[in-house]
Amino acid sequence: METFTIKNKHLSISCLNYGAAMTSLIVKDKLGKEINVIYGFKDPKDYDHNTYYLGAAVGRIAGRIGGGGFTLNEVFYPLYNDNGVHLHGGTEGFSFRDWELEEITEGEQPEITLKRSSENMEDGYPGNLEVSVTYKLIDNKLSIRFTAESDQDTYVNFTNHNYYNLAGEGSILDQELYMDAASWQEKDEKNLATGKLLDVTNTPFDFRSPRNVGSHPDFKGIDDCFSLGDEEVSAGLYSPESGIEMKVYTNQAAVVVFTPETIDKKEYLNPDPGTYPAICFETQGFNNAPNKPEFPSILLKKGERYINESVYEFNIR
Ligand code: FUC
Repeated sequence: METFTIKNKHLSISCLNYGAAMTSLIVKDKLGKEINVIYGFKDPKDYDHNTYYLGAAVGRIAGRIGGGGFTLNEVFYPLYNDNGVHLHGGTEGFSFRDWELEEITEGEQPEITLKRSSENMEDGYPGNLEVSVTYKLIDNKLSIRFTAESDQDTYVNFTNHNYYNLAGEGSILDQELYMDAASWQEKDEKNLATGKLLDVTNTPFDFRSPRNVGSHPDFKGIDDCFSLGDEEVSAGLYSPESGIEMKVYTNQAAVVVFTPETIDKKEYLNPDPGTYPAICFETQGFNNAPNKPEFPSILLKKGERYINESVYEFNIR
């Protein structure tokens, strides 16, 4: 596995060619100390098919697809599934394959672009798909930008799977979360989106006014897909301990927020993770959209260009 690093005055990131996984994202805290605000394995070998998709680029379709696959232009495309659930693009997907370095630049706005060509019917999906992901540092902002083009109509929904902790250690339960989301996707017993949206009002999922992740008495963790509103900032996280605040901007319709109680018991670059060590902001289209026409479509038409861009801005407060 190869590691690439870029940095500017404010930020520094490293990523692997394997899964285009981001392995570190370094930000200065209120005292000027460098904090790695995402979890990354110490040993790159641990990225091999890791169950949490640590830092990975996820696709072709991030999230869960039910019904054994999807129908597109009257053809049914079966997808690999485990008990009826196709997760994160299949057993290999884009997360567990090598990407190729297209470009790496230095300077005040350095960037890394990795790309992958996915053949027609790879993992069961139609269309030869050309995909790139660019990680770019613009002052105190990290932009993550996926592009894709296909020679046939197809469905795509990429995302990044970083595990954020703005103190670099401890629990995220007492970090402050904001989400511009008035509703989230109802799920069935297999965690598949049913097609319904639920109102966050008076639920543990109402983060329209910032409050600590774990502050609601009924908090039992989050692994849900939220429908984003029209505010400029889609989500935010703040650690009073480090003083680091992150704001998330995206052109995507939804964000899957995931707060696992534990992550793999491995060695990380950061101190050993305890309970609720991190939070993911998987900006993307709606889960199960190909099978639920009530949600915004994730169709990518032949010859059109898919652009999924999210920006993570870091400030001290
Ligand atoms: C998120 C969750 C899943 C899964 C995965 C590693 O996208 O929605 O439940 O555990 O990450």
